[in-house]
Formats: sequence, C-alpha cells, structure tokens
Amino acid sequence: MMRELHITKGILEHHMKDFMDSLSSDVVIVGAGPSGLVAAGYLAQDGLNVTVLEKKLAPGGGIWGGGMGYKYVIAQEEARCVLDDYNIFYRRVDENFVAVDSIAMASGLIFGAAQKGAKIFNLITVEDLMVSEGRVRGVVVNNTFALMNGFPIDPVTLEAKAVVDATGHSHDIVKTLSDKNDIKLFTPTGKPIGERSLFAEPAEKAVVENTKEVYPGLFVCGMSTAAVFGGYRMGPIFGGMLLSGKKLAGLLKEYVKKH
Ligand code: 48H
Repeated sequence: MMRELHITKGILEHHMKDFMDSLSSDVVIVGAGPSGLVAAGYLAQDGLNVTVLEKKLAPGGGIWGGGMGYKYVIAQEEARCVLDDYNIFYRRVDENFVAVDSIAMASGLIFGAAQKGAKIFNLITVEDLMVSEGRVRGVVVNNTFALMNGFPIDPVTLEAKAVVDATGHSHDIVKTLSDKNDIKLFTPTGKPIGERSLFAEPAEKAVVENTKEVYPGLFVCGMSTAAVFGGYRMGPIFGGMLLSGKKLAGLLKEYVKKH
C-alpha cells in the first residue's frame, strides 16, 4: 500500500543523512559551475568527503547557455582528458579544439561529480565564512529562498579543512572575506585585483596558474581566479575551467592530508 508518509519520510531521512555527513567535510566547494564540479568529482573519487553548495535550483553555472545562447562551448585538446573522465562526448573542431554540447557538458559534469561521490546541495547560498586564528574554518549557509525574500532567518554553519571559492565572476566568497575582515589575501595588493577584459589565450593560462590558496584555508578556482588575481576573461572556451578544477583536486588532496 502506498502511504504518502513514506514518500516524505524517505526524502527527509536521506536529505538529512547527506546534510549531517556535510557538517564537517574535508572540502566545501562553493559554486557548482564547471571548475567546482570537476574538482568535486576528482576529490570524491579519491575518497575525500566533498560538499558542493549551489545557490540556484540547477547546478551547472555558466555552462548551459554556451556562447550567447548558441549551445556549444569549446575546449582545448589538453582538457579533453577531463571530458573523457566524465564520459562527455564532443565533436572535433580541428587538431587543437573540440566543440562540446553545453547541455551534455553541464549534465555530464553534474552527474559525474555526484556519481563519483560528491554531495551536491542546491538552493543553499553561502553568505559568510567562519574565520578564526588567521584561517578560514568553514562556511555560513542559508536557504536561498530566505535570502531572496529578505526573511530575517539566521544561517547555520558547515566546517571544512578547506573551502573553495568556485563562484565564478562574482568571487562572492573571497569578496566577503576581504570586505568583512581586516586581512591580507595572497595577492599583490592584499585585496581582490578585479577581472580584466577579454583576451582568451592568456586568460586560459592564468586561470590554471592562479588556481591556488588565496588565504589560509581558502582556495580559488575557475573564473573567480580572474577576479581575485586580475586575469583576463576568455569567453565561451571552457578548457581552462576543466583544467583548473583538475589542478585544484591535486592541490587539495595533498593539503587535506596535512590539515
Ligand atoms: C552558493 C554560489 C554563490 C554563493 C555564486 O560561474 P560558474 O560557471 O563558475 P566557473 O568559474 O566554474 O565557470 C565559469 C564559466 O561558467 C564562465 O562564466 C566563463 C568561462 N566565462 C568567460 C567569460 O568571458 O565570461 O558557476 C559559479 C556557480 C554558479 O552556479 C552560481 O550560482 C554559484 O556559483 N554561486 N553558490 N553560494 N554565494 N555565488
């Protein structure tokens, strides 16, 4: 016999189990765009407890819309290994580039990260950080609907050995840390430098180079590296995002062992 009670109970029990497992993670990744999803999948595959927090209903960030709504994005040959690891198909443009259906890429990265063991929560906004004794110790989260409506509801906290700003152009997390605390980031000015105009080749290189720790316990990947370290934007080429996520996973595997 079908009892509605069992449907609700099944949802609540499983959601709560996942959320309880995320109260103390190895890594919390803020933002479920391409760079965050790639990092999450590789880290979870290696057995780390990884939580991804996405403020919107649909994870995937800026992938879905391709270039100006034309639904393909481009990736460089060097990034093809990530597409293969996530079983995402593509078509060849020439010997250096492939074209990827943006809908296949968004859904492939989301499913791949979840399948590899990352816990992805949607409709949760990170509104602040936990900071003490000179390092980031976790995130302060709230229900996106509560924030959208301006309801005066207090947030809750999730602790982590490392937090990642994968929020894209907005670099929400680094910005909040810098605005609210009298601290110096690991940038030349101690503050976010700001994103520069479009220049694809150096932009793609810099995204990967600048995937690193920006303050003790806080890392940046993807487009937020441009805002934080003053990189160019690159338009709808996504190889840098994929490789940034892959590099971050490598860095964090070592980092988490030491912390
Ligand atoms: C929870 C949040 C919060 C918050 C934001 O923008 P994204 O797709 O991120 P990247 O860096 O992996 O990829 C960038 C790429 O999509 C892009 O924009 C490119 C290549 N642009 C080039 C150009 O020239 O314009 O995803 C970030 C995600 C989004 O889903 C946000 O909703 C989410 O982060 N987010 N989630 N709490 N405070 N802030």
